[in-house]
Amino acid sequence: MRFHFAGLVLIVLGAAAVGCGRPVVEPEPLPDGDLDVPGILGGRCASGGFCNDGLLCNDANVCIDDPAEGEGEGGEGEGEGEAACDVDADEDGSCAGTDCDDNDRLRFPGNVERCDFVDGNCDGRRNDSLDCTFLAHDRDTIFRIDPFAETLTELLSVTLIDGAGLLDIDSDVDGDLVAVTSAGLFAIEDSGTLTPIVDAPAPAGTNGMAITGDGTMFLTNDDGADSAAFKVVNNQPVEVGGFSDGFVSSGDCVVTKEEDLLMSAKLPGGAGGDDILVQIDSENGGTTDIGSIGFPKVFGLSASFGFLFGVTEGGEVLQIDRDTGAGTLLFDTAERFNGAANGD
Ligand SMILES: [Ca+2]
Ligand SMILES: [Ca+2]
Ligand SMILES: [Ca+2]
Ligand SMILES: [Ca+2]
Repeated sequence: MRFHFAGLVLIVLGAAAVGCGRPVVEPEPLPDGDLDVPGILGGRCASGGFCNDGLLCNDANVCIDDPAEGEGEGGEGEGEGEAACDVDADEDGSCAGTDCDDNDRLRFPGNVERCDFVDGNCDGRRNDSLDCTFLAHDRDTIFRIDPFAETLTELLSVTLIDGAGLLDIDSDVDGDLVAVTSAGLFAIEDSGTLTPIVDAPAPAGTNGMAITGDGTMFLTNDDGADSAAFKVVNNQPVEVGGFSDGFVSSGDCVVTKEEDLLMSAKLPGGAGGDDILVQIDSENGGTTDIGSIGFPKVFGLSASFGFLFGVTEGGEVLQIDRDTGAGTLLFDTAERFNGAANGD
């Protein structure tokens, strides 16, 4: 009796699964008397292998109700003929009615929550308890900015040397903070004191710094026609090449996760105009115009959580389209930002 019952369940679930676009395997022929039907609730599964819709394979290689599937529709096997999933418009495996947004495949119950602008796992909280902050600073204070929650909190007050304000900061490969001031390059200690790390002063007009994934530090400056990108080699800034098209560094450069070196730039005499996002050839300093950011004095850039953010001297926090350069205002603060660091 039970054998037939189980077979019926497979048929019902198989029909229901079509709406969800999930693969359905044919049941294997069973040895006589074997009630262990692969794929059904309580049935066997290879580790991580196939279970019917609404079920998942547990550590004991048994198909159990998937908590992400709500009530485990169809799992009871009562053969009610109710489809487990009539509609899954975004084909993310979560049915309409269970899915909190059936038009967005990046949002479904059981999803991994990420730092972004959405509630990815449908629990009602945008980024749960994740730390989704990056660092930005004015001349002597470092802040945490959460661009998604639109919050700013003070992190650290820095003791300046000879009154030379922070021009930019970034994290090195060990996660330690590094700062550039007109007096040189420094490690920022937990106490807020600055410890020199480079034997030479930064190039004249330096206002941008970025550190690649392998620890290479780049500097960018505004020194008129002599503006250039520099690489720190053996504790010395070495020019890799002057910017093309007359660009100068407006306030920051940044290395993206793809290892692209980007810069907020302006043209000489373009004071007061909007900054332009450019890509720098890290081999020769040549620049490629990506597009206007639409905001002036973007003194900090941060490639964080898969997004590009900017902060301005006017206290604005921006999201910047890496492909077009276009900036969008996220929120305003009362700070005067000088720079920013990557956040993840
Ligand atoms: Ca869905
Ligand atoms: Ca969805
Ligand atoms: Ca959430
Ligand atoms: Ca999220």
